[in-house]
Amino acid sequence: MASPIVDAKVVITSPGRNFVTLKITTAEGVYGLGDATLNGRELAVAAYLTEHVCPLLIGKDAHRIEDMWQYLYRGAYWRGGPVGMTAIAAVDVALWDIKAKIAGLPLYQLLGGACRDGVTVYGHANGATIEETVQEAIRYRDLGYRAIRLQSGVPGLKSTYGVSRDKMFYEPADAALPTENEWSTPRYLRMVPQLFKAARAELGWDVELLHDVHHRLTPIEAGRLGKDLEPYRPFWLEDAVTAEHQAGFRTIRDHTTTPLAVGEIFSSIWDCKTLIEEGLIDFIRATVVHAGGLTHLRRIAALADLYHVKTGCHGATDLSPVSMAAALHFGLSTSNFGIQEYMRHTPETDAVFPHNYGFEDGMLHPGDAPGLGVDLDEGLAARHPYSRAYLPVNRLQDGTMFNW
Ligand code: GCO
Ligand code: MG
Repeated sequence: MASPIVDAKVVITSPGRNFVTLKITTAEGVYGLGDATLNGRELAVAAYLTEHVCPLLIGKDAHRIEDMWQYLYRGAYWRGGPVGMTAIAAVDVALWDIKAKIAGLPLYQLLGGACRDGVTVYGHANGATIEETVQEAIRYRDLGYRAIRLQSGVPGLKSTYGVSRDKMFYEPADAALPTENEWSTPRYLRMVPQLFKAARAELGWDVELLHDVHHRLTPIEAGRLGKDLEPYRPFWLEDAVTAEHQAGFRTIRDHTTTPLAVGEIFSSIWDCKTLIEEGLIDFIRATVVHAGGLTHLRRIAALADLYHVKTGCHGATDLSPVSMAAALHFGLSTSNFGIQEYMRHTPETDAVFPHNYGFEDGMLHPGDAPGLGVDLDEGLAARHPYSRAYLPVNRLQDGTMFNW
């Protein structure tokens, strides 16, 4: 019972921010969607798909998901990397969407069925000052969130990562040429423990608190921060160091019991194999869209499960509602699910991608519509043309180029 693919096209739209979406259609007229958005490098993936992948899909059986994954991965000769793996992910997720629609089931049923009531998410509380961030955190808690990420401005720095203008939507890709942030590790290291102390004093202990370092510390600095935060029991410290330096995580481990999360920029299982096998992390943040789709993310999760590492998928606004839905079907059906990041999209984005998932009581549920439960309004998408947008860059206060 084959379902030949008759069409594969890339839709680029910018309802408040850029998204690249792959739409695959079968001979029976069933279509599936896959997110292919790579923040600040969108057109590279769009060209990879249009020029090099879409022609390969025509006439192939949409049901042969594993074979298609192997065909695109092994068949490219050039393996891995964010551009190629995001393109493969888009095909993979679109094919899972098609298969589930043909089966007449929500996708999570094909992945083994629900193994929890819903997908616990964390929201983003941020502010220019510690006081403002704590007030935001109270707002999130009152909205029902059970887990909240805390990011605050750093005294003495005019701008920093993670602090947004619009409180419910955080959009770092904010300019046609990169804006410049500034950084001081000593100032930052003084601020974060104070932030957590203030947050625990106001919020108590029934809510999980998280923090993202965004690749900015050395291993020994991260070890010190982890230790300073221990009294406040953070749920995790994210991207404490740049993950290329995998051995650096052992240094952090040697100094703190604060749980470590990493992986939002990982492209494949090979980026996290050592970190997982050597017990250097607690949460793996690889995502459906940037790590080769559901087919590959399930392999990462299976490896992680052996080593008591849980999932904590990236879920920022640059991951479209198509990715968010895929992450929810995955999270609902994966036994070592840990937590899911949830940054709300703007109403403009939600209108272009009508979806079934919904938030209740600190959790998201993907809904029970067949497939992913997300659509793409192509007419509306066409009214929001692509507009180049970069992530910021970051310099130390003396002008040295640094990690953003
Ligand atoms: C997070 C992230 C994001 C990224 C962004 C880059 O933890 O949510 O670090 O905010 O910076 O997704 O594209
Ligand atoms: Mg992050």
